[in-house]
Amino acid sequence: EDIPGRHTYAKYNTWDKIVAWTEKMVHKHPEMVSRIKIGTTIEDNPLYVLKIGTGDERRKAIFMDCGIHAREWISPAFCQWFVYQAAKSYGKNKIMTKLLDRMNFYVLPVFNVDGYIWTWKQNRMWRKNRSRNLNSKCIGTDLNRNFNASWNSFPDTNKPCGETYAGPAPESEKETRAVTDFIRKHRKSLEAYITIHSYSQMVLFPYGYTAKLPPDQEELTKVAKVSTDALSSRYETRYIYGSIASTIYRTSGSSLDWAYNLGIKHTFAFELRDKGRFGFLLPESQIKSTCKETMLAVKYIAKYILRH
Ligand code: ING
Ligand code: ZN
Repeated sequence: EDIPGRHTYAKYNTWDKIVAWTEKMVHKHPEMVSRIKIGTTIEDNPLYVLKIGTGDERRKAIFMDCGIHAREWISPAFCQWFVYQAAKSYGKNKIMTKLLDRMNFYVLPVFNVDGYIWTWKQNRMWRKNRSRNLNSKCIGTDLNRNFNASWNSFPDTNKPCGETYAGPAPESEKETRAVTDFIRKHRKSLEAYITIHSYSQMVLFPYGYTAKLPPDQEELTKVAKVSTDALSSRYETRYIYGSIASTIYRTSGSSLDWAYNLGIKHTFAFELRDKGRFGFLLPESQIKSTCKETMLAVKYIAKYILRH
């Protein structure tokens, strides 16, 4: 571990290392892991989903994405950890074996690849993707405002220079389109949608675009509660949970609201560590503990899906 130039779970990895890692995972677990190219970015980088599971595509499935926002580096780190732990626990850990025997996980380790590369090379605090905007010198669309869920209904999302620019139209961005096409295609099997952000230590469910609570709010509240309890059981990290609008802020065009409205009932956004001390610059010394505790929460959601 910790050899310069090599992939390791205890450090943040460059996009190139993550790509090499996806190949390694498939190579190591060919019967369990496969790599699906769901699209490309405007800078022509591939968008890869890793499918983990032993069965065909008709099984119950969970879709999880990381790195929709470029600077939230702990998020892709978690997706990598999740795939690694899931694959290596098969046949060893009873619960994980059962999960992988009965359902599939689709994991998109980096959603906003171009933005992620930009945070390594030019601007560590970049959030949006890297697409050009018409009649503006400012670059980028916030992919988590670009979904077709009450799209662009708040004033802070219509300026190309803003951090939360919604783009010229819903699903205008190649990354959004690749993900929505993939999810629509797998709609029947998908029982949960999980999207990983940082920071704030929260588990959120719909809606963001309205203060109204979703029809499934009772169940979502219960699952969020038990999953944050599971998370806290490891290092006593405190999480709060609730609807997006009531817990963090009101916002439109998010992937979470879109997935819920498509009919995926169990939809959760995680805001990982911390609560602001380091913020997006979470030290590498906290990667493993953050991943371990978050794993407990995601695993609980998966177990819940299997039972219901
Ligand atoms: N926070 C999220 C954001 O996009 C969020 C909060 C999550 C909103 C899910 C809507 C849906 O603003 C960060 N830190 O990106
Ligand atoms: Zn985010």
